[in-house]
Amino acid sequence: MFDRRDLLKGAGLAAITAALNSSKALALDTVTLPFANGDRPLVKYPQKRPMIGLTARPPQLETPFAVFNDGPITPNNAFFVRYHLSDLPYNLDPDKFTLEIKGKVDKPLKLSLKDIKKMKASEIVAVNQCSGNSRGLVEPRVAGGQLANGAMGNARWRGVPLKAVLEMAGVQAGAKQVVFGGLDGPVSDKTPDFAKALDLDHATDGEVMLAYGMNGEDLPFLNGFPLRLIVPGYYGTYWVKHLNEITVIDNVYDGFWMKSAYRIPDTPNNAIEPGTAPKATIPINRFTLRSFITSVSDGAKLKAGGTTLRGIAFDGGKGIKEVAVSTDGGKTWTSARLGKDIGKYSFREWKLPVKLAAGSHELKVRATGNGGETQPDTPRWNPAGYLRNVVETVRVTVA
Ligand SMILES: Nc1nc2c(c(=O)[nH]1)N[C@H]1C(S)=C(S)[C@@H](COP(=O)(O)O)O[C@H]1N2
Ligand SMILES: [Mo]
Repeated sequence: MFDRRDLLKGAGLAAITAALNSSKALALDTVTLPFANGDRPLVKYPQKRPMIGLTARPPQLETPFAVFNDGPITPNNAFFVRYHLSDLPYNLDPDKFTLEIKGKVDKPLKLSLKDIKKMKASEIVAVNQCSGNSRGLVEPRVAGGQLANGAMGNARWRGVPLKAVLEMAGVQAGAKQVVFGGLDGPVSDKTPDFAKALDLDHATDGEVMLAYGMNGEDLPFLNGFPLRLIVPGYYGTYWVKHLNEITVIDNVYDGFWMKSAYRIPDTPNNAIEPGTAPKATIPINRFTLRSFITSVSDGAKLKAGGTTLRGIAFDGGKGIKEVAVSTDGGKTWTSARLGKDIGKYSFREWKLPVKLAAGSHELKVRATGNGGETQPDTPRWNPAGYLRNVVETVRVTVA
């Protein structure tokens, strides 16, 4: 297997793809996630540090949660990986790569990576979170990838606004949506290819971005090299990787991954009675508001006295107004100090010095967004386990 030392320019991509192609991730150890059947191998993939392995074909990797205590930016080599289809573009040549813009446009385009890098660059710090993040914690349990809280990450993305590229192509009157496709595909013809769509006004809001850079480097292969869509505040399903096809259409896209998958109940809170089926659904969209304690994990044993609790909060783009912490199971709450604001789509760090007496404590954290909304005390439920944002609890004993 190869790690960063092997990737210094030139031969890098060939080495990575050779290693990925052989698809023999090295199982280093196992970890146990906090739900039934939560044993997972810790695996090493090219350009990644040891990660929690969910599936091997396609590679799906969860970030070990302790990483989120290291700072508000998730390192590229610890960033989670999610794929639906196993035919990954292992042999892509970045010098031959093109992005096609077609459909209801005046001037269909084929842009090389060089063309895109010549355009005026923009940057945004934004969280990418899988719709299925935390699904393993949902009760009653639901089908789908059983993830703990590590299918999220925050990065500084560099690229060009999608708006600029669509303006170059000239969107025609009557256009309604923009469809995005990547170079990966199904192994079997029966599986629908992965494609996602955004409404035209969203696609041209100036924030949605085509990114080639992540935290000052090229995108890691498994995070969409050489180009991916960034949809700030929206669930990762829209963040199409290995993006090579943009199609402007004058109707509402009805491909499988929009029409049948990634949908939430069209009800208040997008929740329904556990175990029932929704009457009507809509496509999943913005993140719910969440917060986490990152400095101590559930079941930790702490020494009596003072300690500083630390963590992160984020939402779908209004930004974080307040984070409150309870050390007594939610009876009393104290405001934490917020870290530097590095953008409304970013993780926001928080910290709070506390004194903990000997005994057991239930630590809880609850964020309030700039829109005044806050996290619920009881979890919502929907059949795919999406949108979890219940106030999380970390139990510790102090001696
Ligand atoms: N081409 C392609 N893009 C994709 C996917 C995919 O299967 N293929 N999965 C999506 C989903 S569901 C998520 S959560 C994000 C994950 O991004 P990451 O793997 O870089 O963390 O990629 C999205 N983009
Ligand atoms: Mo996802």
